[in-house]
Amino acid sequence: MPGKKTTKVLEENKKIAELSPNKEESTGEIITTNTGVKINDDHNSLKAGERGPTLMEDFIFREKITHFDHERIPERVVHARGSGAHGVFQVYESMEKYTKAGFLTDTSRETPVFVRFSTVAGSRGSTDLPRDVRGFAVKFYTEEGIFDLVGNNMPVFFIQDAIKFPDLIHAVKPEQHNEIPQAASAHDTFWDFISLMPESTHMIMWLMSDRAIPRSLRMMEGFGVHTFRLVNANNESCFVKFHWKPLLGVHSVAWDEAQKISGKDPDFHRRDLWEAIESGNFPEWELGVQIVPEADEHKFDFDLLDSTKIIPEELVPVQRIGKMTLNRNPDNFFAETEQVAFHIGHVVPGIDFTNDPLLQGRLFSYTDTQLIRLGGPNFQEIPINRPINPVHNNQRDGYMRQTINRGRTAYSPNSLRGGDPAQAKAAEGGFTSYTERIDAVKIRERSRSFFDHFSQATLFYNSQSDPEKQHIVDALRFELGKVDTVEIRQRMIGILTQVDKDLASQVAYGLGLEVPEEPEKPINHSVPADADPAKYEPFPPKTPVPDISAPLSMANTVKDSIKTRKIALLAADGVDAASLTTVKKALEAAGAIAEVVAPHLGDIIAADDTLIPVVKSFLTAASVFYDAIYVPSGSNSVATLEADADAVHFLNEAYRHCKAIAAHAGAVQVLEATYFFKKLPEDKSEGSALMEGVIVSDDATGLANTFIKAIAQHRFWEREKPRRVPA
Ligand code: HDE
Repeated sequence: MPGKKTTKVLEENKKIAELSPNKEESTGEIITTNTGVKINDDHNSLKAGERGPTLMEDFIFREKITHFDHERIPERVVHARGSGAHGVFQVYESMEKYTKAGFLTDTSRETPVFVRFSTVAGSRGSTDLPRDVRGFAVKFYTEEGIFDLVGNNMPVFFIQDAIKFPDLIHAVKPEQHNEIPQAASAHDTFWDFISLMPESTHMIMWLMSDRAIPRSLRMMEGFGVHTFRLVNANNESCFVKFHWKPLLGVHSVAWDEAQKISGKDPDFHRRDLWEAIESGNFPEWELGVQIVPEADEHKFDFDLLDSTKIIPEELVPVQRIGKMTLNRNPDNFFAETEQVAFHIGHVVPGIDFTNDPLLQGRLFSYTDTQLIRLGGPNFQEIPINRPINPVHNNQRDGYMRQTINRGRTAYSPNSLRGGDPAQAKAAEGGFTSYTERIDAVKIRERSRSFFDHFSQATLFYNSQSDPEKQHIVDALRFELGKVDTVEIRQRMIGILTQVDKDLASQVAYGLGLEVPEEPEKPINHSVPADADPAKYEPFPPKTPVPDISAPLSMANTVKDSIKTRKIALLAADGVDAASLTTVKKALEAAGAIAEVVAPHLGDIIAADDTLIPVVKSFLTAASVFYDAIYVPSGSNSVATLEADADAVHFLNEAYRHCKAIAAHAGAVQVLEATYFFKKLPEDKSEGSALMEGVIVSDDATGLANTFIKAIAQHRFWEREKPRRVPA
């Protein structure tokens, strides 16, 4: 049940929804045409006689069909599949030392935000769970205008220069001759490109890691990726990297699980976000910043302008400066989530750009893409894109203009309107670009400081826990295993040798390939053909880079809560009511969602004749929708479940996906029917890695406590080692 404060927010949200302009909701109204004429018959078109042809004259029919025919707009060329939510952001302490941006200095302000999460490669209707980068785009409606932080859930990118973006996207999208495969990077063209682009290697490590298959959009980190600038009231600037840290921790699913979810509920993430907000479990992130003083620009081994590099948190800590809470679902998917137009160039005074060539290219692309997608230059007037502060300028006309500009003048300078709208001095909030000194020759080249493509890929790999490393190996074997061209696979092995020899040889083994004794140096296409290669050797290291960086591993994330985790309680008629409800109540008290899953819908009759409502049947539920499973006692229920292949499969899958499993001692027979329990070592005692997260006890209260701790661990990946559980 949502608490008092949450209920208040939900009520206020309802009011906001009602008050906003452009909202329409028919409650007992009469249906009309778009010209406001009441419609008498919306079921029959106008005909010449009962069985005669439809008449052109039927303006009601024509209007309805014409509108329908034009309902689609082009989907985004990338990030087409997305889910959005409204919320608020508030800064903890004034950041005025670094920036003059009002939403980062005024601690009393609640700045409205709209967030859109997305996958990159798939079409609008594709699954939420491909292996992919997730977009994490935040629109801040600040009092000084809109600031868009258009980031991803990975802190680096595939390429260093925006001119390569169309190539990257053409390579990852379905192949051009047959439009296969949908929402997947596991195909020849993607890996062909990657194997020829050593600068992608660091990003590939992230993409092959579990970060690419999040458990929930609410459990992902977000990153601004580029280095930006903050600028304070004295026009002093520092560099900044933006981070979003989810308060629920960073968690993922297993790859086998992701593939099954894609079939059973392609809307898994969208549904999870929607339901969390509807139930008052508002997702929260802290905004983090890594601040680098202007004077330290050249202090690092990598270039701050290179988007294939992170600043390890050991070198520059992340300061958590504020919190974002998502507390309202959109009213209408198309009007809000589909029509929202983000742009990295939407900044407010106090935030500015750097010369990162990827960032610079993006500055062009985002308006350009909205022009085709939303059909003209007035897309900023669509309600979701409007700033909360007033807009005044001399821009006029264009398709679908909404504003009715009054008066005669639409130019500046003018005298007829007293010079309005007037310019603002910097002190009055007028945007001034940071006066960065640039003294250069025009050149189509990449800086030598961008040419170390492997050190941070190795840092990422070395920072992972053993199960995470294994998942990277498995992901590469899977992806490259789907590549038909052996030369591409082999070339990738060459790239992987640059990251870690053991990684390369494990992947090679899975692909039936050899790791060459003397791997060829990866081809680097960003070096001009007629250049002197010495000019492009990476610079020797300057500062000690850590061997590992703890925040890069999800094993080190927060694991102290089971809030919003979903737990299936498997039961049938004859279940012991106390054994079920004791655990259910304990889980719910800890903030989890506990659902009774049974062979049929409706109610089940407990052994004491009480009726227990069923949330899902084995037909509509699946193990992959839950974070943990509990089997209560009750001899008839246990007998039914133990003989039910779906129930046993439910448990086998949960074990295979390394989830916490608990059974009342009186239900151990159901576990005994599973594959894993039979095969577990004789020693089923605590401390055995394979038994971790499997709890059997006859004390429901004690069991609930242990179970809650186990669920908070998220997954017991160590179980995967023997690889002998089918599911
Ligand atoms: Fe984007 N990107 N991008 N991108 N991007 C788009 O803009 C582009 C890049 C990101 O939910 C497009 O409105 C170029 C990095 C997100 O609506 C387009 C380059 C990062 C979203 C575009 C990049 C992103 C987009 C397509 C290379 C992470 C979805 C639709 C320089 C920091 C926003 C649209 C939403 C969307 C171009 C690289 C994040 C075509 C040219 C790096 C989250 O304009």
